Amino acid sequence: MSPAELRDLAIEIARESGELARRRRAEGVSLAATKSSLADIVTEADREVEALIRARLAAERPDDGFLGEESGTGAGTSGITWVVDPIDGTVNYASGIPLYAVSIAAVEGEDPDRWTPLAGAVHSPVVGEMFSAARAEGAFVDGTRLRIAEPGPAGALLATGFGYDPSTHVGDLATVGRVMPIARDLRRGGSAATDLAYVAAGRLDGYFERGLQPWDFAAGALLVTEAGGRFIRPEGADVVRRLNLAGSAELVTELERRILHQP
Ligand code: LIP
Repeated sequence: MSPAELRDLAIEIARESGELARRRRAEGVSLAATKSSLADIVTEADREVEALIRARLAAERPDDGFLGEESGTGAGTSGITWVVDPIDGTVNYASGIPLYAVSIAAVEGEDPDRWTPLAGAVHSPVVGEMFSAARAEGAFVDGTRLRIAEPGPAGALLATGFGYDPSTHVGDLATVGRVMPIARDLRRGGSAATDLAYVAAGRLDGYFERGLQPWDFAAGALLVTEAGGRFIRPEGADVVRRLNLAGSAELVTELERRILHQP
């Protein structure tokens, strides 16, 4: 299957599973459990939506591997792995904030530092937008080609996020302090996949966040690079909450300098 065909499959399954997520939201959300902290919740819908995505992929692509936020890994023989976040922005979802997304990516390889992203879809069921990309085919939102933006004279419109461990918040706020001098303003949307899609669409100029999981950024990173931007994780794998940066090449270099190399 070509990257474009993998993208089309990701779009089809993201649309179907997004509809399920939206329906379950309307019916009322039930909390299934908490994970790394009280703030790190998983709903019944997260699990049900991932099970649907996994079953559809297994039927269409039985030899592919799987890595999902809720159900973990499944080995494959094809060399392709599907990396899935069924509801990115779960706290938004559970709180009735419509900014959440289904994120599905196909990559070659298993290690996020070495894999090759082939295709991805980020679907916002309530907003009704489908962001998609295939390797060397560009990035789109509902058929419109995407292009990243360069910050204007007022500065960069940036987005960021905070982890579920309260002890990391002071450090993350200090990071915000380091980049605000070049910022026009800051957004905290609550969904990394949506933030990255908005960078690809030129709605945001840049994004920075520590501690993302592979399923949070797999599809969004490809959207950014296929829209002419850069997505980097400049620190080594030994760093616990690694920094993720996205934006134009120039802005990413400046964010990295300010966050990691400024005294
Ligand atoms: C969320 C990310 C968000 C981050 C949250 C969480 P989840 O993913 O999309 O950017 O700030 O801490 O990781 O848990 O909703 O899939």
